[in-house]
Amino acid sequence: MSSSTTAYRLPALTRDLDQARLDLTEHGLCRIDGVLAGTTLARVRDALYRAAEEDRARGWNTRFIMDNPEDKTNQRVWNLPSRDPAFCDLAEHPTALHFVRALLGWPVQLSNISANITGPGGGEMMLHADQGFAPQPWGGIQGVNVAWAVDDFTDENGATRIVPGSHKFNRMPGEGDGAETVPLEAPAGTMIVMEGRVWHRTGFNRTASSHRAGIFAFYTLPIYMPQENWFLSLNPAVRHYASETLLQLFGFRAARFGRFYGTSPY
Ligand SMILES: O=C(O)CCC(=O)C(=O)O
Ligand SMILES: [Fe+2]
Repeated sequence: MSSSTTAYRLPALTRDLDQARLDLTEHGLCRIDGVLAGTTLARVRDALYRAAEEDRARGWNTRFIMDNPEDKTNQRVWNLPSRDPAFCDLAEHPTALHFVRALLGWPVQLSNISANITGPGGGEMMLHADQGFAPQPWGGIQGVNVAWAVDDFTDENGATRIVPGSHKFNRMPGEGDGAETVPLEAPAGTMIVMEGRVWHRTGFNRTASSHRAGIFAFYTLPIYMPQENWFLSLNPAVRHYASETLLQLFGFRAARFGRFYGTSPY
């Protein structure tokens, strides 16, 4: 590592939402610890590993376009809101939406909420920024990723790695960019908010037998198509019982785009 990267310090874990908001401006990210704990964290973790196992058993574990094509260890678990209501609670978690609203305004579109589980001996992803769909140079923040550490995120087990200061570059990384990255270490239950311009990738899992599960909820301005086509993939029961907030996040309550004969479809 060069001395400049060695000198970089991640924003501290905090429970102070005002401090976290300052961290987002300075670092493009913040880390709120202890947002999930106890039985809530255990419930999310059990539901996630159960869904992952089921997907593997049924061959439903399709990969992500940004996954490293050579890596065979990483598992994505898609369409989480249809797998367990606990994931809907994460999608509309008030602390997550506090920051999403601060950075994007309201309403926003939930683009995707999926999990990424790294396994021993791999998991590394291609370096990217999440708002790569937007024309460059970027004039501002188009999306916000809320990452939930379901397991501890450590350097060793493949914690998400970021390029410090990259949220100020306003473009996607190119060839040769991002050789120096810093692991976003965080205890299980931490909520990491990362704005859409930060260059990052999944780390390499160097452990012998540990998995690292993270849930990534990505929200965008409501002018972009969602990554997940909720109208097709969402279990209808989720829509039927959805809160007003969830209806907005999934795009069923349409303010401007996605309307039906001029009215909101739901
Ligand atoms: O798995 C990770 O650590 C990062 C995942 C990610 O970058 C994404 O879902 O956009
Ligand atoms: Fe990403």
